[in-house]
Amino acid sequence: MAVYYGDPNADGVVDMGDAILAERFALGLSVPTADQRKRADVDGDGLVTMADVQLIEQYVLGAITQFPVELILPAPSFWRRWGPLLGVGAAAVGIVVVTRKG
Ligand SMILES: [Ca+2]
Ligand SMILES: [Ca+2]
Repeated sequence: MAVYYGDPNADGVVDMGDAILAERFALGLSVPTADQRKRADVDGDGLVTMADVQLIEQYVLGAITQFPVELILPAPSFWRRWGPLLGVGAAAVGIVVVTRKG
């Protein structure tokens, strides 16, 4: 089954309900299932934190159209080398690099 990042309540759309649910996970008010954690962990660091909540909010607001966890494939080294040639914005590469450091 495919994973839909940013959709921890698994209703097929990413909206503020998902941000609120992710925030409950981040704050420890709810315990996510393994599937929910994977859906809510949109920066791909293995944890659901406020950083993930903010990314879901940005996605809902249209500020971003992809989550860092989606941009990480292929590996960052691939994007550092080939990203500029492929027309991928430096911003996208920066997100990946920052995510991997953080
Ligand atoms: Ca949803
Ligand atoms: Ca995370």
